[in-house]
Amino acid sequence: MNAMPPVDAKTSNPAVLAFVEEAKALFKPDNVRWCNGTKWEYQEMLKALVDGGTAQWLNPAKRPNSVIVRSDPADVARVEDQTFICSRSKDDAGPTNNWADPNEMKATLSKLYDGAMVGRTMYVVPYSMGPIGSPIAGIGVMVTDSAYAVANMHIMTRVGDKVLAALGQSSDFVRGRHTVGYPLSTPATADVPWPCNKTKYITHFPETREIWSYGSGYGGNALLGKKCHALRIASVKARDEGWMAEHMLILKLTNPEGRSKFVAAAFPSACGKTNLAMLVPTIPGWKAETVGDDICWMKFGADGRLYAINPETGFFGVAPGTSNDSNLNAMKTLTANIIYSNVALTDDGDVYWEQMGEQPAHAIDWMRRSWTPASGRPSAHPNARFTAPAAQCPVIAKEWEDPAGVPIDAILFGGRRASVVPLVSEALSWRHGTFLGSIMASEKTAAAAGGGVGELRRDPMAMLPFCGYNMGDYFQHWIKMGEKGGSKMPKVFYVNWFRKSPEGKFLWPGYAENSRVLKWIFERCDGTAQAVDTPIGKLPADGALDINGLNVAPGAMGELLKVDIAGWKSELPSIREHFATFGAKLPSALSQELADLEQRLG
Ligand code: GTP
Ligand code: SPV
Ligand code: MN
Repeated sequence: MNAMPPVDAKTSNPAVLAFVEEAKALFKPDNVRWCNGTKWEYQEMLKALVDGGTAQWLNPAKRPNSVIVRSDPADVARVEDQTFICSRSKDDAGPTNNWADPNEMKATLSKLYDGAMVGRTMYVVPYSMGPIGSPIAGIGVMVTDSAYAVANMHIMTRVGDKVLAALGQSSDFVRGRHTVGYPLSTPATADVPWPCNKTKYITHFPETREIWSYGSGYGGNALLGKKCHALRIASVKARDEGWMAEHMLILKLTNPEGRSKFVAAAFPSACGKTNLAMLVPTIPGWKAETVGDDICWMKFGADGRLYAINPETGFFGVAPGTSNDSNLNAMKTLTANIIYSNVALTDDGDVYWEQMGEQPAHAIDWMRRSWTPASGRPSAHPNARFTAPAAQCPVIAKEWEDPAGVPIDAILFGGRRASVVPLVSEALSWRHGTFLGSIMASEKTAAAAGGGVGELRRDPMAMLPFCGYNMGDYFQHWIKMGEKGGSKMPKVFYVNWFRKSPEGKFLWPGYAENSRVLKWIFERCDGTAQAVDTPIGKLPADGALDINGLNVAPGAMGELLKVDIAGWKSELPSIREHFATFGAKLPSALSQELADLEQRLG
């Protein structure tokens, strides 16, 4: 297509222009606006959201330049049931993804997309995941009719002209189409505070690196740079090109001698990544700093080690549970320039959510209803979120935007497990670590719509909702990466902060105290801390875990570090069943690991 560059387009890239022209013809917006990524543009988006009733300014004396947004109660989280991987072959989507034929899905969506932006502006958002010019980074161009999505993309990614300049004439970018699916048809339909559609589709075309999203304006459904691009599409690209795109935080840990190591950790949604990424160690002399809190892209460096970048520039973090006690650095990050979604509004124009601190006597809840502590319901939605610039985090590591990335020393897996899985164990090898990741299970959280919170499900590498291809092939990719990296691969650990007593109380204090586990991990990487071999991996030897000054219930440490042979044996059938779902795609290395585990358990 030989489209004339629109007047305000800052590119002559024919692939970008053709993409935008096609989108324009399909969506039929009243206007097209190319986003330049400036702070003025960000302020304009906020103003548009406030003027349109989507957002409200918070009290500037309490939270300067910050807004509260309340979504439609039917649009509050990722919709996993409506998320599709549309590879040409169903087998490439695998047993853990919803699949649809790409042509059929595009036909379905083209009908829904036809005229979906009538009466609205189509924003064109060029964005980079990762520092512009980094060999690990990737570029996307997203069109959307949501000013909320644009404002969030400003915080979460690098947006604007500089991205188009970096892209040049290349056609190597992810094409993202997003609409809330609420056209303002003529005669003018009144807009609503949170336009969306009952029908929702979050679809991915991995072979052509496209994302087509319809009907939702919230979180990972609408901020296409995040889960859709940086995980589902990027995981496919990573497999094709020999790198890794993972649902992991990145943390810099410095010991009292001033030596640093970098740790990446994969925990499922709402299972503690943001908290661990910002923790304040309780053990004297240790320091933790944040590189990223959700997504990690890793490539081999010239020295054969894995180097990681945080592809994002912001935190889209879970608000409930965040407090000065649980995550002081997050609270300090949240003082200004924040978008708060689905939290409560206090009478003095500040925000509130469960466990934030002192309860207000009265507030307006996330559904804009009057709320008091006696209401008997939470004031914030359990998946209420803050969107915060990473640069505002008081412990952001100086390396966080290093285009070369940071060398990863250890990879942690973990989930919510009330029993069986101990506080920490070290994998016997990369292959055993891959096995531990592949059998990870966790209790479901409110980060995904559709209920079932608390139900245990297998969530391999915390990627169940985010792997853009056959999970069996993904396991094989992990094995292959290990073969390539050999002894230079990070050590793998399995942690569990969520073990409970028979009375249902957490046995481990968690949060800042997780630094004790990190210390053991650091010293295992150095080869100084002691471990004992057990059938499930290496556990801290007696006294190797620093619990100096720690206040835990008597007997709790024994329970937390117990090797529950009977519990693991009773898990074997469900692991076998889980593995069976991958059929011939299950790497033989993993069936071998399962056989080895069975044998070690006796
Ligand atoms: P996503 O952004 O959805 O990917 O989530 P996340 O993994 O970043 O989760 P986050 O750190 O926001 O934690 C979510 C929930 O886990 C909150 O309710 C926390 O209170 C709780 N949590 C985090 N760390 C710990 C811990 O060490 N112990 C316990 N018991 N709860 C924790
Ligand atoms: C998650 O659910 O893992 C998130 C939030 O990080 S969202 O961006 O909505 O996916
Ligand atoms: Mn996440």
